[in-house]
Amino acid sequence: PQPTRLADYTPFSFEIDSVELTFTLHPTATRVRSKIAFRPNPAATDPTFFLHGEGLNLISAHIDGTPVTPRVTDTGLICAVPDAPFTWEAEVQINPQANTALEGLYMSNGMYCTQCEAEGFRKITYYPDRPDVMAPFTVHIDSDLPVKLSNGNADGDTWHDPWPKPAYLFALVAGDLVAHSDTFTTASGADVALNIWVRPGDEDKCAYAMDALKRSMRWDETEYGREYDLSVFNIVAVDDFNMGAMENKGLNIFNSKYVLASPETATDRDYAFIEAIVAHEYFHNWTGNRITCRDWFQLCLKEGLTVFRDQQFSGDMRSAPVERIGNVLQLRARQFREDAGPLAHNVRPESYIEINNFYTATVYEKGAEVIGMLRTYLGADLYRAGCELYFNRHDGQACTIEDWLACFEEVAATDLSQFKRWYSQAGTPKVSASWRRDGDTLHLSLSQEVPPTPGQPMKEPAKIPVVLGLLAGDGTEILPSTLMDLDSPNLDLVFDLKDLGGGTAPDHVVPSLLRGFSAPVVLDAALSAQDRALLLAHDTDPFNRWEAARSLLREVLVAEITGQGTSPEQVARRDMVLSALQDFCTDESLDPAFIALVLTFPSEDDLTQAVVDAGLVPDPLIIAQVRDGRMAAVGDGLKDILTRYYLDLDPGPDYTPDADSAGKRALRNTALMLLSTPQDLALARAQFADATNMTDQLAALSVLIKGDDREAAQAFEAQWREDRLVMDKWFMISVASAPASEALQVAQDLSRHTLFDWKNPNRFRSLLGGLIANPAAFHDPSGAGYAFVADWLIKMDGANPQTAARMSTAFETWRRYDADRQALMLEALDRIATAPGLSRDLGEMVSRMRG
Ligand code: B3K
Ligand code: ZN
Repeated sequence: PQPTRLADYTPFSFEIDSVELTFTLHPTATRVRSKIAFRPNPAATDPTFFLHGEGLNLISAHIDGTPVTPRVTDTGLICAVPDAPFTWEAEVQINPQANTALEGLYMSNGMYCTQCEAEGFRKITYYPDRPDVMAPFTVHIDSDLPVKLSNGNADGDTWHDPWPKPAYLFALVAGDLVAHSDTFTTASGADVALNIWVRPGDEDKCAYAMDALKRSMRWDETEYGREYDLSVFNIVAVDDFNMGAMENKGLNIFNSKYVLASPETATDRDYAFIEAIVAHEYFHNWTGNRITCRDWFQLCLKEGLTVFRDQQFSGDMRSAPVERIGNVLQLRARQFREDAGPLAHNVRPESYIEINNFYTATVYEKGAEVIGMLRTYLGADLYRAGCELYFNRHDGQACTIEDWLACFEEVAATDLSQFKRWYSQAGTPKVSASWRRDGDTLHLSLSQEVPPTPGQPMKEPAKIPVVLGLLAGDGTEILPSTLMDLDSPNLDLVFDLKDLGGGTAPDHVVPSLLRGFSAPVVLDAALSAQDRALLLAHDTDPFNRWEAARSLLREVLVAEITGQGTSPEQVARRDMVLSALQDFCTDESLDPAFIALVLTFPSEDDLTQAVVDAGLVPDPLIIAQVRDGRMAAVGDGLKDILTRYYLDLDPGPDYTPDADSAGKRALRNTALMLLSTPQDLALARAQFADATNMTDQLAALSVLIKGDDREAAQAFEAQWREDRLVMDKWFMISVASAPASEALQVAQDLSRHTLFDWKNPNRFRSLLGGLIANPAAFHDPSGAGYAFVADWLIKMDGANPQTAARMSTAFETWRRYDADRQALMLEALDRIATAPGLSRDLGEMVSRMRG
């Protein structure tokens, strides 16, 4: 297949004044009639009338009422048309029941629903399926089903959306659904009906999503001045869905996992995700819908910005530092990993074969970091003014990154051309920091290097905001957070310590660099362990306190993993880290959620990368063993304080999902994990038996599965068999938490379980994702883990290419491993590459990973 390139963009030959669609729903023979008013686009250069269409059975086509016979191909149709406004009418037949790819119109448990982004509308009818063609839609739905929904405002079974939109924001739902309803009054006094539509029986699990929606609507008014713009806002929960949720205009469609919650069935993490995703999709109403993307290369224009907005929202609703640390953990785990391997790409890619493969951590999460850096450089007020200009200037348009940046250049009277490199250079920049004392002067040098990535051997210096502070040896802050602009390969800074110390230069000074993780870079700073302990104890920046603990733990673990654990120096280092953690834990003023993060060990994947960064070859089994062993040792060393947390922090039987209670449960369950060993499961058994909420039950179950307690897993299964979302957790944890030596067998057994409905993306991701999340099992030296995943990817690819392609990133790290594992991973990739009928989606992923 030929790649699509950013450089080849041309506007569509026609503009659309209106679209009218009539659906006659039938499981295997749905009829779609379209009536579209086209008008030549004066800005177009090529007059060809090409409409996208895939897998459609064309029944009839008319232009201005006269039958026409277009030339139909696999990807669309071409027709001779007048060089003047005209009306196109077509009727097609499609088969929603046979649609296992879950793109276009499909069925899920008897309900009709759609997913059009990025290019699914072409599976519904012939249309210029590209985001820069925007039009108002009117939709009629003919079906016996009781609930029929589409975009916009309703008049009986007809929906009218007055806001011009691209086809990817079209949605239709029909089914036997019930609503959890509420209302919202906008800042300017307009009433909006709010509905969350679910299957009967689930209506009591919608309250939290509704609450999150109302808070999102208010927040967007106060923080961005954005109001909702229709008289109804509908959310629908669907069990079969390829991703988290979709921001269709006025009709958001959600994976039921990100809507439904009750204390018994959802964890605190689930609640936090529901809040963030409801907000994210709602915020798209302005950043994505009212202003959309000119082409799919501009995806980060809506996604990076909307992720940034949902992160700001969660930070305001919960603890901002805890949210920031969580976001950085995700960024490092997913985006840094992507950026360091064969799939590295720009925040704004320049070519793709299948656009669905570019809904990545780089476009989303790094895209959000880029917005955050822009705000750091400009400050809150100019950032807000630039957004205001963007909304006013571009409302109703399909835009580019250039349009976005121009607004900030204008309000701030600044030149962002170097900043723009964040969009066009892949790879995680490495920032090195060193310093030296010269009497009362501190010389601090920063330097940067952007590593080569596939297709980009040479890079220009990035513009990197480095927020830094200075602490004296007694822990007092002598320089508060200050923004430094690292915009060249090197930056030398000079500080007068006497001045900063109020007349006396402190004996010892410790820099606190990259506060709040002010840029998505890898920081290499020559901080001694003592200095990091000082930051952990005293830094005013919570992010860097956490970062200090994390890097101390990582260092201890890497030493042990690489066989240096028994040297006297390392033994002393471990004692020192333990006592630093001990001291930290005695600070009564700290937020439990924050302590939980400090006490959480780096993941096996994080440690694998750390071993690679140290120039060594990782052994997944050793990494898992060392990590478990060290967790038990830290648990033992901190036994008193952990036991006290465990006993004191029980938030009681009345579950509430707020951040404070969730933080207490998080710390309590972190304590449980550190205090438990396979030899001592008593605490976990008691918690499992007594738990009244899913957070505590699942945390206990994870410990028990790790301790190879099969009875607990069976009891859980018996209790929750009827609940799909809870069973997804069970499939996942049964494999992810299983001892490495058992996990593969467990996965194989579970793939034959009667409840392993593999075509359901959530269930598939639970089982496969569970194995991938257990690196010691996935990377079993026999290659059986790779083969298992490859077999399932090939099978899934036949039904649902998007879901298969996403999961295939399990192999993106093959270059990290030893020659034997590399060969086995490549063998698995080659087997996928040569599978008969391989999709464009999975084919592109495999060929990029293969390099
Ligand atoms: N915009 C959708 C993602 C669509 C993915 C298509 N493969 C959800 C979101 O980012 O809000
Ligand atoms: Zn989004």
